[in-house]
Amino acid sequence: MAKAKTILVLNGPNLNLLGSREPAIYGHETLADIEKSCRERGQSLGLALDFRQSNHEGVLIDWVQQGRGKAAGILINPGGLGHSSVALLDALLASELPVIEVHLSNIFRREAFRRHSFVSEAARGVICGLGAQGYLLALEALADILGAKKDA
Ligand code: CA2
Repeated sequence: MAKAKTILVLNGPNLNLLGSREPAIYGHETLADIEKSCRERGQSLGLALDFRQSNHEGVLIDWVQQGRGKAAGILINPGGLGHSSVALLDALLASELPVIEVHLSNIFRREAFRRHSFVSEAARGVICGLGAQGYLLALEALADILGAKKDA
């Protein structure tokens, strides 16, 4: 049987706080809950997941660089770094991997500074405002892009 393709799922700063504060914006699910649903969906899509979170820009950039050659695609919720980090954008562009950007909240219904994301320039698609479901939809999109085997 062919080895499952791996999706690098990256979560940026403060996403480790999910479920503990600001549920009106980010929902009640913790990052561990999101990881569990992603693993279940990944399994039915024939995708392996490397699921990570860091509060540090450089660590996220290192992971993107290491993903080249190992991962088949990247799902990233860059958190606040989406709005500020050219360096993360450069790393994603250099990876030459298909990237889907996800935000839990609808960044277009919030403060004006959240409406621009540097990361979007490296993304095949951007999903926002659908909460944790956005991660699952992004995995579906990556499975389609990669032609991965689906259960159903
Ligand atoms: O909606 C998203 O997923 C965001 O990427 C979340 C970022 C925010 O800066 C982006 O504009 C949109 C913030 C993550 C912070 O998460 C928290 C969770 C609970 C309590 C406090 C922060």
